[in-house]
Amino acid sequence: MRSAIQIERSAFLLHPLAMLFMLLAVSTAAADDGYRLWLRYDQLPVAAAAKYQPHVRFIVVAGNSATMDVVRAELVKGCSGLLGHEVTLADTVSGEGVILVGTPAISREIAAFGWSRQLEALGKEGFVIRSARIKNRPAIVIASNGEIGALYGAYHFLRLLQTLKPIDRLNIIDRPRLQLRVLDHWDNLDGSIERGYAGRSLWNWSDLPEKLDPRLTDYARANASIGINGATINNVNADARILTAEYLRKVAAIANVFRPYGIRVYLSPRFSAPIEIGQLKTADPLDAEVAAWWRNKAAEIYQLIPDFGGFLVKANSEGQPGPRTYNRTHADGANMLAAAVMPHRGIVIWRAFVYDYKPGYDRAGAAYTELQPFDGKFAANVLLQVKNGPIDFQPREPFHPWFVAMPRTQVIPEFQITQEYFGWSNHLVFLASMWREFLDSDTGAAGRGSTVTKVIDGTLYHQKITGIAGVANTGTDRNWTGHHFAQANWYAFGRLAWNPDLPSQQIANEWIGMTLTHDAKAGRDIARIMLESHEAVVDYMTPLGLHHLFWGGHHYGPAPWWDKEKREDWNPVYFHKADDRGIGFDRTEKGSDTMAQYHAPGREKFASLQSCPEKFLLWFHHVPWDYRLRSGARLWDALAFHYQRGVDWTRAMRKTWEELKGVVDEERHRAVAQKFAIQERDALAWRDACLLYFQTFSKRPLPRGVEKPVKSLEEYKAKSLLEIDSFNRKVDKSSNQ
Ligand code: GCW
Repeated sequence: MRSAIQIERSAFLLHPLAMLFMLLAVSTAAADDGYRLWLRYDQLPVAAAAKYQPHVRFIVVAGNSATMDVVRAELVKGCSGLLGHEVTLADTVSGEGVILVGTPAISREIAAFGWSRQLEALGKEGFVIRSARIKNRPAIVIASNGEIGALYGAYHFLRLLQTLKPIDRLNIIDRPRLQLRVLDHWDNLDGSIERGYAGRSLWNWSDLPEKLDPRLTDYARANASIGINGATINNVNADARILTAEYLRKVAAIANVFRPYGIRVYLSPRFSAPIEIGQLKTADPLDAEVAAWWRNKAAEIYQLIPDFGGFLVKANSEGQPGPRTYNRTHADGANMLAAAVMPHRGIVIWRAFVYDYKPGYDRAGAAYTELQPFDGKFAANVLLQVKNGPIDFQPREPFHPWFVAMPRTQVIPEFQITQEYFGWSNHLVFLASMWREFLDSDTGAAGRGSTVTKVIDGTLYHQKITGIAGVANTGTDRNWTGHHFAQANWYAFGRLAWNPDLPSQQIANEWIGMTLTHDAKAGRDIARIMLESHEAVVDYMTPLGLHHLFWGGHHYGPAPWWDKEKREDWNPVYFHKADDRGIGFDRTEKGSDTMAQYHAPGREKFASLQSCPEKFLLWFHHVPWDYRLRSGARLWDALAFHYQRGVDWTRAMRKTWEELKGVVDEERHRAVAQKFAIQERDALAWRDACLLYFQTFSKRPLPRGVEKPVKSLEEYKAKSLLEIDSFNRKVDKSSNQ
């Protein structure tokens, strides 16, 4: 046994993959800059490692393919690192402490277990991890019906070790609940990223396809480890050139790197591409030549990228061209593109972020009005991608009524992982809590418990293709996401896409254990910060249902007074409607009646001032300043208390973090502490700017317990937070329009 493994090992050492690992191991042993994300694989606490050791001595991975090579590499690297001794590859099962990985098709041992039927039911991405006996010796088996499922199982197994879970009696059965789990990158071809706050684009177009940045592989590893299986690599505000032969070759090179990790590439086409790069006179979706152009383009793409995912389209939204440009409907446009990719089993994801301006209308209701009449009219390979809330990724929004408005249309939610409206990569906000709130929202569509999750996972409306998309927060910053804690949002997106029922607490605990510390007390403190953060940020930015109070354009910092945008519905004053009587957007029957788009009984709940959840009060109602909230406090006072509470939280959080010095490595501790200082400073500005401005309407004093503003309203109005550059803030203005 020993000698067989020795031989196997030396063969492996000559393998190019092995050399790559050795290099990686050396390069990552240095200071902790966060590059390794949640795949750090540093040695576990001694007691834990000792417990695992007898179970994890040899790795046996069946099959010869790029994916199974990744499984081999990841398990050897991960187990060896975590256990602090070399865990080696073997080609057959003999001896104890074997981890066997494979599919029934490539492993005789796995086929012999008789699990085939169960594995089939779990699909190609599902897996089992079981303590079993092989040749009468205990072993751990990671089995799937597909190689990607085996890879997911391997990452799951590593996570068990990374989070110190017992592995002596395993019987894990898991599969993703949503089919398409996609990151959308708003990356431009010049390397900038729209709403990106972590450096430049990861795709180096000028070097591709000849040169492949190793970061592409690490990006794919990170995604595969949390089950993400798609990436739309260019901005939805699209540049037609992405579809030229020159760029498609570059895209294909990226797709080749991603393929072994189960990640498909998608593209955002510009609807007018037939004119811009095809020399046609029109892009009318009902024009035969246009349809033929797209069919040929699709064939060209699939020739280069056989597993190409499909198109993500932003059309007739914020100035983008689309079918409405030619007086055709959104369904005409989507179905024409769907026909082009259909022969290749591709799909079209059509964004529902459309809000054609009409004077006096309510932007929150616009997408519904424009698209709802087409329910049931979209082709079988079209999905509509809808932002979680009706406006635009605000710190808090009620769920978009679309999730119940289109029972005959396939709908997938779009989250924004990048923090456009959350203090960019300067503020800590753990978005899992917000996404949980959305997923758990009761739509009322089919009695109690008809949550958004049940809509999107196909339970309620039986949609055939399910999915979810997240606007990525990644970039070339060494730590990928700008703020070390923003990595947790990437992680959380993947975990919720895999299982939309996962509790935020579990996600936070996993991430902390894998990324920051195994110290139990520190872990609890950090989890508390993370889990409280969303509510706290809402408190100091937009409490009680307020929304879109952001400085125009860059959306960093407060500007509730803003009324300069050419479109009324881009101005904060349009959204909060503060006046001498009160504040809030009346969306009841007496106002815009957008509330009617919701289903009963939720609708009735929102409609009455008494039963409306206070967190959405000013979203649905214009409320008098003296209105008494459930706490007994008057609205004006309650508003002020929320702002103050948010500021207080940032101070408490900084203190807790200070106490964690020495538990978290110095490099990351310092970087986070500096971000926290900015967060406190910004929270203060939010509180002061908003309260001073709203006070010009309420004409009431600040209640006791709320601090006096630091500066005057005029001073806050004069400069955005971006221009007050007192801290060592790293802001890449060039990447934000
Ligand atoms: O939130 C808005 C952003 C735009 C973005 C748009 C969209 C890609 O401010 O930058 O454009 O949403 O989602 O299409």
